[in-house]
Amino acid sequence: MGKTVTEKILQEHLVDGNFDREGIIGIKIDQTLTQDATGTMAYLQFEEMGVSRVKTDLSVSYVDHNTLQTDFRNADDHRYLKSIAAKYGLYFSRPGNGICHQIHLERFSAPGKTLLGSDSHTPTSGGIGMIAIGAGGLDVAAAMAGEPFYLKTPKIVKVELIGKLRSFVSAKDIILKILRRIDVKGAVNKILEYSGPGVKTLSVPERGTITNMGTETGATTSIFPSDEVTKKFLEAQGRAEVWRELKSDSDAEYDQIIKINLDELVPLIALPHSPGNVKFVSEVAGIKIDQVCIGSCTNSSLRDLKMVSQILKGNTIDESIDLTISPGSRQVVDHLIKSGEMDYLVEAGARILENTCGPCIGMGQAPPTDAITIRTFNRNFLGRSGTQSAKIYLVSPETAAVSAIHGEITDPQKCEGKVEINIPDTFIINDNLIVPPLQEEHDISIIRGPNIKSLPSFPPLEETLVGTVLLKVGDNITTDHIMPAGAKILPLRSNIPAISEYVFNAVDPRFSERARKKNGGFIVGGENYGQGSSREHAAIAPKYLGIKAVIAKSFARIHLDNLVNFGIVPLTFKNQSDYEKIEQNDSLEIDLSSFNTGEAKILNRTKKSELIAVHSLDDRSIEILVAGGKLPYIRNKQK
Ligand code: MIC
Ligand code: SF4
Repeated sequence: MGKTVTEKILQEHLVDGNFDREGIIGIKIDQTLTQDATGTMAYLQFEEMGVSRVKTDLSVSYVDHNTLQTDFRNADDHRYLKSIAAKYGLYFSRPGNGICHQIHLERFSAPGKTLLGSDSHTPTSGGIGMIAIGAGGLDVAAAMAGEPFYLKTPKIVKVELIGKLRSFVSAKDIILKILRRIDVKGAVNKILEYSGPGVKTLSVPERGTITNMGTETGATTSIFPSDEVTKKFLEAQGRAEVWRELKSDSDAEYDQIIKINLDELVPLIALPHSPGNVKFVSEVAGIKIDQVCIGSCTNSSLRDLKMVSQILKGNTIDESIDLTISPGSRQVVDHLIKSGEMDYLVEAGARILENTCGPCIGMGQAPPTDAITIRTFNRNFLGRSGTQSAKIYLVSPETAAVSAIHGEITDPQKCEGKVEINIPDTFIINDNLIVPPLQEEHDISIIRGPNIKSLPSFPPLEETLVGTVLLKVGDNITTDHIMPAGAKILPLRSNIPAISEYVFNAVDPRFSERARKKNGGFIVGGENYGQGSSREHAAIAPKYLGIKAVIAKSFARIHLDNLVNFGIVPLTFKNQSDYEKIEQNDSLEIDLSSFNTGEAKILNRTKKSELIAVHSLDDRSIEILVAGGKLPYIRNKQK
């Protein structure tokens, strides 16, 4: 039987298990990336692993999320990260260089390699033909220490693209179309592999937009083949030597097929508060808007900003809106300046922000009360903009730019003619904001600021867990609900006691106080609990507050791993209707004596009833849980 691109790469990297599409496999990781919001914690954990230098081929530490530096805390984190990179042999991408995923695609990605990143949008590099997976910081730290990465063997979905996009329809509309079909948990434990004649019509950054936002389907990752278009992109980046061709065999077998005809695609929009709530732009056209934000790792490439610039050229943004633009990388800025296209943006009235995540993660530019904000980003979860009452709509750069001119949601296909953009054959290469690793080990001291607190240690798992249900929530609870980000909370990422005060802040501001009073307890969740970000703080901080288990209808992949890594037991209801049998404030006793067989008995002391919960963890994950988390598990192994 022939092979898919996914199988070819995974098999080349297989170090544990069989690739039978059922069990768990361990793969070798060639490259890692971290960003500052998850990186500090990841390196604090890496430091405990007793390794003198990273064991990957290449590891990069980016600073892009948290660059407001409203006080010493962010700046101290940056200095810590820089000293870690110097000591352990990593590349360090300085603040101002750009968003990790955009830069990784431009400067480090390589077809056929594996990449593990402590950020859920790491799959962006799948656009070049890598297996690029997002994970919790601890898993990335372990990969840097040379450990394999373990994952459920993914099902492989063929996304067959035929035809060619029309004017004013772009890559963002392709991924929105997929989200419209399969929603935010349609690809959990699956890999979306693109193929078909439409692939060659898309440039690498456009492919990156699609693989980036594939994360919102719950997919383990998304991948494109590596073809002539990939080769040209790498040549233009001065990195032709890393190119290799990668395509699926003609008789490769897939678990599922999704067909998309690009000719028929029209501009789409994700309505509040879920990236899966997708409608045609034409259905909501005319809604007045207050803010337009262009950028983020989804839509900040040279192609995207050139398009925006050409649309805005000679126009002025409507007086009712604010328009912000955050370019993806310094390379993009260099080009826009040299080509004069930056002028069109500025002249139209755009506010040009730093090359960072910025408004995407609520680092500034919070919209006004009840505002309608349209963004080219990938997430529109409630409160993520920094304004709880605001409504976020997700669109393509074309829709954003045209709407900015009209002051209302506008279908860009209403524009006459065609907008031409010219992508250069060679990109401006200036890596002076990337500090390369030192060739040899040096005696470098790690600089820790006062806000950098070491990771609290947690005891081994008990056989019976007793406590109260502190919170019962519904479906699709995101890590932004569990552990919010934003300008106020992000600076606390390296201080678990301080950040734990904000757990579930948007759902119940008294949650952490209640958890502390009760000495911890349980959380009950619906479907897809923990979707969204890879932030392990959404597991560590609840653990710190004494959360012992989460019982849900189902879990998002990365969050499930994070719970295990920090010793919180993830259980699912054997009968989904049992969700109704537990209420907030019920007192539970969970018997884990038959946990190894995949079951746990839950005694609801308040309702005087019993029910069975299940899990599908492999033996290794069970051992990690029993040890109290992955760090104690690794330490026990080293003894
Ligand atoms: C996000 O988009 O939510 C983030 C911020 O990039 C996160 C990582 C984090 O929480 O630090 C992600 O997606 O993994
Ligand atoms: Fe940054 Fe937003 Fe991308 Fe997350 S989704 S990496 S916050 S730009």
